[in-house]
Amino acid sequence: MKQQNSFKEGKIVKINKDLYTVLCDERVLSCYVRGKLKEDKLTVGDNVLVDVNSLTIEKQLPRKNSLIRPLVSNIDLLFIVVSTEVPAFSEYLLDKMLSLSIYNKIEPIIIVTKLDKIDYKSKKIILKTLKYYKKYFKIYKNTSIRKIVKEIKGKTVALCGQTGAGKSTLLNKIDKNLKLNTDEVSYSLGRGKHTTRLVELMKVKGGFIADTPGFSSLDLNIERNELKHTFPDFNYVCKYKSCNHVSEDGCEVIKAVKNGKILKSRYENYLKLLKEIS
Ligand SMILES: Nc1nc2c(ncn2[C@@H]2O[C@H](COP(=O)(O)OP(=O)(O)O)[C@@H](O)[C@H]2O)c(=O)[nH]1
Ligand SMILES: [Mg+2]
Ligand SMILES: [Zn+2]
Repeated sequence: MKQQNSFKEGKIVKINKDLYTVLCDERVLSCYVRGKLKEDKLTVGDNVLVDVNSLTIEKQLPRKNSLIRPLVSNIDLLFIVVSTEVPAFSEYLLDKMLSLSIYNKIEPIIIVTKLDKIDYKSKKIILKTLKYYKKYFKIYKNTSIRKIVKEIKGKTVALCGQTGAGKSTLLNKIDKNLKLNTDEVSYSLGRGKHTTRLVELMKVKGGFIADTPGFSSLDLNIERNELKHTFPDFNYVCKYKSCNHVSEDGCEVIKAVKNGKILKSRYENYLKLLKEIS
């Protein structure tokens, strides 16, 4: 009979072939997986029960979510890094990532970069747009490092955003020990290449951060009728409960777009995403 008291809860932070690195009460354990546990089912980010005597993973604990490319589970926060210039501000990418984040039960946090690079006029326009988002989402400038650091504690965080948006630069500011290369082309863009790097969780500021700025290509795996629920600003009661806010009779969302209560670009991006799904 196995002694259950040698079981401890831990988190997989790295997988290298059949060797699993598990963080367990601040201890770093190199573990193998018990035969009956299907190895290919475990991912980085999984919370597991480890037998600390035999150093085997005995059980996978329930998952909150699982993302692909790179494969990682139990993400709590998504830092959506949006640049205001080079690459230009893209409401479409922002809306898409917000939507995916909410669908996967991940809290999105928008982080705006390169506000120092744009002129007063463009800045005014972008800040006005962001003011709308602020009613529904958390937004920080990439200069507000202390506020951003506070969010990380106790959470598992992933970053997303276009290449060049400033993800690595941000991470280096969050933790000076990281020393990530900047201006590096993200591997996730070279989809055809065989350079599939495996994700690793880094212990940063009392939480975990996925070491790769991936997810620029998160699959849009949302159900058509679910998309509307990932837009918190579309929370109106339409004539029909099943209303998808496209052209239905008595649609309060369309009305709200017309009278300026809903940002027009948000609604246009919603329709664009709806098209992408079907
Ligand atoms: N002026 C300015 N440049 C920035 C800012 N954030 C990042 N950069 C620069 O933008 C380039 C791309 O940044 P990087 O962190 O590599 O982007 P990543 O591809 O998202 O990881 C680098 O040359 C950074 O120095 C910012 O807030 N202001
Ligand atoms: Mg980078
Ligand atoms: Zn509607």
